[in-house]
Amino acid sequence: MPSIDVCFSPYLLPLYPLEGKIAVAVDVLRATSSMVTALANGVAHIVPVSELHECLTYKDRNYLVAAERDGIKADGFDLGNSPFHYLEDEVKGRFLAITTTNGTQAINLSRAADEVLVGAMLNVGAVANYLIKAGKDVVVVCAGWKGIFNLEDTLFAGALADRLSGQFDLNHDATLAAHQLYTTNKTDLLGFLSKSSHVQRLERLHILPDIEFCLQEDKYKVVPVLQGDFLVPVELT
Ligand code: 3SL
Repeated sequence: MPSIDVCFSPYLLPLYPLEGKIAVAVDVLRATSSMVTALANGVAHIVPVSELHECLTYKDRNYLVAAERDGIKADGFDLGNSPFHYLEDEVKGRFLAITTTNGTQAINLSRAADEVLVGAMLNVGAVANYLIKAGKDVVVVCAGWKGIFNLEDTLFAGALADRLSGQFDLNHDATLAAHQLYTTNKTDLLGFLSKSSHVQRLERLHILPDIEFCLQEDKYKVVPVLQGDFLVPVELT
């Protein structure tokens, strides 16, 4: 039976060999939620970029360029990191290059895996179905905040473990902890997260609707899959 493990911070990745496995990169608030929303709403592909200056170079190639640092849209970019930006008609059919404080780093640091998927609460069921079909060991790579553990990405890992239960081995300590955290709090994720550091950070920026949006489970069926430099949308039938 394949297993699911959880890496609570990209800084811990040297302890998690990814070769032969599928990595699921997650940054529930808000990078991977925005990416899932973008691909579900017609963005053709996404280039996840680590640095601001590199991201800006995509503007000359007719890309929409998006950037967030410390929760705020960076100057000179078309879009920020709110999922609501990616519900607009103008994004349909466009290519998107995006850089964020933690989420795009987590994706790029996961490249040693056989495959890299992007997960969020919004597509947790679709990611689970993809993983069941693939049948390989999985590592959830939590973006955290500047290397530090966070609760929201851990809740995603727990929700994913819950969906894989019975078909995957959950017996890694990190997975057991994440699963327990999710099952205890799944009826009120927002309430549980209200004291968490990033929710407080985002509330100071007055973006509670973003948080509520990102905590919806199974809104979308799309799974962003990294192919070379591009995240492309895959939907299982
Ligand atoms: O760190 C990130 O990648 C972002 O998702 C952070 S924020 O939610 O846009 O503040």
